[in-house]
Amino acid sequence: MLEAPVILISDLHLQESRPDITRAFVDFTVRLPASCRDFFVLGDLFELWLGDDAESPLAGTVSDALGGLARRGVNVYLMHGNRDFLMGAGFAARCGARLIEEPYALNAGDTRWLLLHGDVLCTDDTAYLEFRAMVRDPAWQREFLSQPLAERRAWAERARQASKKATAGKAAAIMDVNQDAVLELIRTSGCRRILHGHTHRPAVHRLPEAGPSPEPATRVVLGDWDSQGWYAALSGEEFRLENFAFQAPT
Ligand code: LP5
Ligand code: MN
Repeated sequence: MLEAPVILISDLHLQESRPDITRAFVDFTVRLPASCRDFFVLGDLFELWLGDDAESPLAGTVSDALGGLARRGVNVYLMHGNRDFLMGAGFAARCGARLIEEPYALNAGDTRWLLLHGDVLCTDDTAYLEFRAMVRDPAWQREFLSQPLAERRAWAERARQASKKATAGKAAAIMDVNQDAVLELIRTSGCRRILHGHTHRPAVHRLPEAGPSPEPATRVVLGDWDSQGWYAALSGEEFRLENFAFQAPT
């Protein structure tokens, strides 16, 4: 793995049925270079999170791995995604991590980055944004979390089915970021570098439309972990978007 003070990942979608990804994640944390001071998970660490009270071996494995980093002196940051927005302060504390709100402004040397999960930039996906507004409402979340776990699980299953059906009928462009939303964010935040996940379209985009000065604005998109892993490494002005094959199980 690259030596860098800041490492970022997203969209691992960890789930009991994919122990290969969980292994790759644990392995990644163990191999994180000693030079890494800040480790960011920009959402969708889990395929589904039904509340901090939903105990599982997977939750234990993840909190152990992140807790191990925290004990090494790494600052661990967790951001919500559209699957694990119910991750709470209790679970973050178990991981020795800080839950952060998006957009999160990060100073890497003299360079300012704006970190997001990425879903809010998909402004053409109005049906999704309505769903998001509902489930991000604190009153809705209190009510949802007060239901028994079996009921929460059933609602999540219905929502997953509805989402699968909805996404199958949506044009691919609708589920990508809206360029005007990106340019507006650059303008209002003053950050000329944006980094996010969610779309599963890993890439480095230069944005000359945002103006040439002092450097072209840039949008870095992390990839999801499925058949390979992805991370970004930031070091001063420099950044790299990297992918790697999962280690074969030993
Ligand atoms: O997740 P993915 O990749 O399939 O698609 C996302 C957007 N969908 C979602 C929804 C999640 O998958 C659902 C699971 C979250 C569970 C969390 C805890 C439990 C909450 C329970 C809520 C009742 O994030 C999808 C985007 C796509 O990314 C690309 O960006 O398009 O958005 C949608 O599909 C939203 C739909 O267009 C509209 C809303 C469907 C959900 C309605 C749920 C109501 C319950 C069912 C009642 C019969
Ligand atoms: Mn997502």
